[in-house]
Order: sequence, then structure tokens, then C-alpha cells
Amino acid sequence: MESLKGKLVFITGATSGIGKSSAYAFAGQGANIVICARRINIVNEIAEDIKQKFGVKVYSFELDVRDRQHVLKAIASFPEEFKKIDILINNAGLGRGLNKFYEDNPDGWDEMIDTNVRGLLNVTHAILPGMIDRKKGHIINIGSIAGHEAYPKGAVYCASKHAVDAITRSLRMDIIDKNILVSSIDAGLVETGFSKVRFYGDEEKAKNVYKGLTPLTGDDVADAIIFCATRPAHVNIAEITLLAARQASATVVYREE
Ligand code: NDP
Ligand code: 8X3
Repeated sequence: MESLKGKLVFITGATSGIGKSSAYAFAGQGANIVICARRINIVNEIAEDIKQKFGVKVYSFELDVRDRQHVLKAIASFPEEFKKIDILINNAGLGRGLNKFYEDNPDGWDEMIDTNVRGLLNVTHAILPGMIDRKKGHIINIGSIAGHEAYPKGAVYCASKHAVDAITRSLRMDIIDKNILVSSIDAGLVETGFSKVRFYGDEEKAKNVYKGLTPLTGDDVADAIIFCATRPAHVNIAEITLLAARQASATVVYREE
């Protein structure tokens, strides 16, 4: 296992779920971290807590990954000691609605495509040149089982995660000569803030998604991300797919009564 001690890891969408778990997991391994999201108060609270618990360096800032100009400006103005990102975790993302295509709200489509696809591109575009100059780096994209399979009522979310899969694969080819790794971590049902956001705050609908089974947690996914980031230098994990134990595919799920 390669050590993460002293490495600099940038995680987008670190106020909740997988991003938050990853921030704690990397800091727990001695990595210094850069974290962001739109809810700046929460990002700052997490940053303070991580500094106190693990004694690592943390830089936190407000970012909406959809805003390319802001992404470029914010990343260009990182304090000097946080500029040389070793590992980028493109995690910020969301689902909006779970409806038949013809009953769905196009505003949700825009949010998903702008966040899950354009946002990931914006952040990667801002971070990659530094990695290319330094001739090292690792980009870990948070895809989904929805990037492997389409399912009913998920046309645009699935399309956005298929796009993440395609971007991951093409990028890996484009920078094969740059000593930069590209990986994706593709999970199934993970109980985070995801379903509450997908159902516009409806807690009951969100709970039902995980009814009758034990879902993955953000920590389970963070474990997989840490595994991916700590392989020996000659190993690249192209992708890890992890599902809840009672989940066979995006649509085949066994639920206890
Ligand atoms: P959460 O809702 O718990 O976390 C999402 C995070 O993304 C939050 O920190 C949120 O912060 C941030 N975020 C959302 N929009 C933006 C934005 N425009 N700019 C910056 N940050 C943003 O969900 P998860 O942890 O589950 O989701 C994380 C990733 O994992 C997503 O890409 C999701 O698609 C993927 N995923 C989730 C699975 C699941 O079942 N939960 C399974 C497979 C993949 P804030 O609101 O403060 O901006
Ligand atoms: C989130 C998991 O199965 O709801 O990416 O699409 S799923």
C-alpha cells in the first residue's frame, strides 16, 4: 500500500455523503485536503473538525462546480501550499427526480447535466494542467452503477453517469503518457443525502429507496476510493463497482419484508 501521508487531495462536494466520508478517510491516512461545496458553513465546520481530529492541513472554500469561471478563478487562487494537487476526487453530483421521461421536469435535467458532467469537466480542466506540468497525479471520478446500466425513470441521471464513464475512459487514453492515473468508483445504493436531494426533500420517498436492505454507506465507498488511491505506482485501478450485498444490478434488488 502506498502511503497517503503528506499527499494533497482535492475533494468536490464534501459537505455530505461520499465526499464527506472521503475527506475524513484521506485525512485519517495523513493526507492534507482541499474541500469545497456550495454550503460553505458546512464545508468550514468539516474543515475545522478534520484539522482538530487529524492535525492535517485543510483548505476549504465555497464552490458551485457548475460555474466554470468561478471554478477557474477559485482554483487559480488556492494558497501556495495547496496548489499542487496529487489526487482529485470528482465527487460533487446529484440526481433530480425519478420520473418517466415524458413526466419529468427539464429543470432537473439541466441541474444533473450541469453538475455531474459539466461540473466534473470544469474542475478537471482547472486541475489537470498542473498535474501535467508536475508529471504526476490521480483523478478519481465518482461514477455510478447508473453509468453501466440504464434504468426506468432515470434517463438523464443515467445519461450523466454514462457520460462520466466515457470521460473517464477517454481521459485515461489522452493522458496515458503523462504519468497521471484516471479511475472511477461506481457504486450502487449508498444511503447519503442523495435520495433526499433526488426527491426534492421528501424524506419518506428517500427512506423507501433503502427499505428492506442494508445499503452501502459513504464510508464503504470512501474505503474503495482509498484502496484505489493507495496501489503501488505501477498499478492503475480503472474502475471499482460496488453494490449493496442484496443488490444484483441497478434494478434487481432483494428486499426483506
Ligand atoms: P450527497 O447528496 O450526500 O452529497 C452530494 C455532495 O455534492 C454534497 O456535498 C453537495 O454539496 C455536493 N454538490 C452537489 N451539487 C454541487 C455543486 N453544484 N457544486 C458543488 N458541490 C455540489 O450525495 P452522495 O454522497 O451520494 O453523492 C456523491 C456522488 O456520488 C454523486 O456524484 C452521486 O451521483 C454519486 N453516487 C451516489 C450514489 C448513491 O446511491 N448515493 C451511488 C453512486 C454514485 P452542497 O449541496 O453543499 O453543494
Ligand atoms: C446513484 C445510485 O442506483 O440510484 O448513483 O442510480 S442509483
